[in-house]
Amino acid sequence: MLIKRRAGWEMPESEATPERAFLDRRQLLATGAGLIAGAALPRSAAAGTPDPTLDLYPARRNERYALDVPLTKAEDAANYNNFYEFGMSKDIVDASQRLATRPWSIQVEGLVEKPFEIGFDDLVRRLPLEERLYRFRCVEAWAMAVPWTGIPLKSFVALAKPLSGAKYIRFETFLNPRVAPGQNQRWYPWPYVEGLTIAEATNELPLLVTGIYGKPLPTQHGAPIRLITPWKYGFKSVKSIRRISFVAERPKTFWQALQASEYGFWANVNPAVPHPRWSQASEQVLGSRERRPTLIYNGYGDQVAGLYKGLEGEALFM
Ligand SMILES: Nc1nc2c(c(=O)[nH]1)N[C@H]1C(S)=C(S)[C@@H](COP(=O)(O)O)O[C@H]1N2
Ligand SMILES: [Mo]
Repeated sequence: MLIKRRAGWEMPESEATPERAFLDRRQLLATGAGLIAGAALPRSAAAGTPDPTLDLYPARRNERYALDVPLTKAEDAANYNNFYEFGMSKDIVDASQRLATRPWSIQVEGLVEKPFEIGFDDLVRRLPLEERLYRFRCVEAWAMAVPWTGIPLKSFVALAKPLSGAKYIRFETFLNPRVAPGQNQRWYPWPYVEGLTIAEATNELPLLVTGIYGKPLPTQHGAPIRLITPWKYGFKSVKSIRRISFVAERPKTFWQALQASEYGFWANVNPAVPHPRWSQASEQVLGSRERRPTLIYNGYGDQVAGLYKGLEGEALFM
């Protein structure tokens, strides 16, 4: 058992990881062997070589996205992560370094004019990067605010040229149980999958994020490329994306497959709709002892509320 020293503000992990708490019994019953199976493998060969995209940072800041809350310290954000591929705790920084983020390519497929594969290093030079300050809210009721760098998803959708039959966009994380010990835990529906409607994906807010705090994304944040949807609970913000598919049917997401009664497709932030196991009325600020009220759509109602007109009958907030 790893004992990690906690900063004063940190929540005990027993309180901070309710996202998966319903699984604990199943986990106890299964063997922990999968978790250590890959532990002796060497770190990625790419570790230590300079990042080929360094010259793109820091990217121009888009001042349209300002914050009314303080920025989280880089160090706090970088050491308190959810990335279940690398373990069930918040302390996955070291484990995640084993993911080789080069070479990295993204498969673009499904209902598009012409499916293609694009290298990550080509993609970041094809579409302009910008920096935005965004709030971030995990369904577990902790929150932060960080400067992300990325490509507006809207520009990526334009590059992919979806056909009219495409109604949803599906994102898939890498699948490699040899480097990601969590993926040996067979009761999880790997690979991690998330999705948005095309209307959501072409809204101004979603970013395909490649950097944070003016630098390329560290592995624990989902290098080399992950989604950020700031008005939705954090589990929608899928990390280390390998495949993007344009599809006609609503994709079945990782968390829905695990526990549909607790985690839905829409997952928009709403203080008035509690999670079945805890309240969403307030949020713990990462790096501080402060709790503050949760905001509807995490404060982004002006930009996104219109997306949900006519969908009031759906479970928009879970
Ligand atoms: N592939 C993958 N993506 C993921 C997760 C994960 O376990 N695997 N966790 C999600 C959850 S629950 C949260 S809160 C955010 C955390 O992002 P951060 O570690 O960069 O703060 O990543 C999301 N994306
Ligand atoms: Mo989360």
